[in-house]
Amino acid sequence: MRKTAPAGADIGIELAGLELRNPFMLASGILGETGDLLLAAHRAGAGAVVTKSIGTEPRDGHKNPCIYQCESGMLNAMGLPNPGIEEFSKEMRVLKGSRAVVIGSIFGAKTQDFASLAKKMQDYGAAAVELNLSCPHAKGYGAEIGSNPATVKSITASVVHAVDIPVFAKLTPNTRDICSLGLAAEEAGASAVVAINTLRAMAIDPYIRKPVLANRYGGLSGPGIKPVGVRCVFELSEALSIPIIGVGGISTAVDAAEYIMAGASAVQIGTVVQQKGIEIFSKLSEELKEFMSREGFRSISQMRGVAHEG
Ligand code: RRO
Repeated sequence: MRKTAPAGADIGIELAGLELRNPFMLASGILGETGDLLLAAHRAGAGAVVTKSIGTEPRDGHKNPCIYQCESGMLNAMGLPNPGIEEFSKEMRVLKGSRAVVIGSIFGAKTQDFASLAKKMQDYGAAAVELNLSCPHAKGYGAEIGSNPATVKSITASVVHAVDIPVFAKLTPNTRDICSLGLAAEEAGASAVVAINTLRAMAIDPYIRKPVLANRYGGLSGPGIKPVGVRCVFELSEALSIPIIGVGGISTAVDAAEYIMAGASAVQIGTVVQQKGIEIFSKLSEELKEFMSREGFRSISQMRGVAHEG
């Protein structure tokens, strides 16, 4: 066990050719859809920012209530609200000229939608695209198509073919075998996988005797899902050669270290940003440096995957 503290751990990373000043990315859909808020997260210290998932046409999303705070985290059924890819160019323009590493999240129903959306994101200046193959509660999108390895493979391959920027596939944990989805993305040429999206879940109001969310089903995020995310990253790391971006329930630097030790090269944070604000980014970076120095790690790559050793 390495316990001698080297001076100043380096938390900068290289991910699929992108240089990030730290491994903490803003997860998709957090803070809404505006370029201003993504820019604010960058200025507050995020290593990269992921946009809300954007589709071909504007969409209002699901009816209210679409968010519910429960004991182990948060339930949401936003339902992919977004302004559509044409209108989204205005938000991306806000980020032009900043040094923010912007990852454009996209969703579609058909392979061709993903390819054309990815091209637009590339034109708008995105450093990478993230394919939403995992939203757990939208008919015809997300996990409904992303639970089938053959579909993951064909969508990923068409996007890889269409753009020159790295392609990240965001995978669903709502499956028996997440590794088969990760392998499909890797075989299709994805530069990385993102694991995990929210867990399909439900809450019932026992006094009203009905599901709390108007959509009935939603996605659970927050501390309660961290062990599921860590398990998925650990399994993927044994099966894949491409990098893994870990997400799910991270609220402290030690949580991030857990994901990195499971095999993640970077992490995304969401629910904690909603609860504690964007100041959390610089706090997590400082705390991760301190943790690594105390535990004798000089770099993220030195810490990555150590839980698989021995
Ligand atoms: O918009 C949403 O309801 C949503 C999306 Br796109 C997603 O990927 N995951 C999630 O929990 N909610």
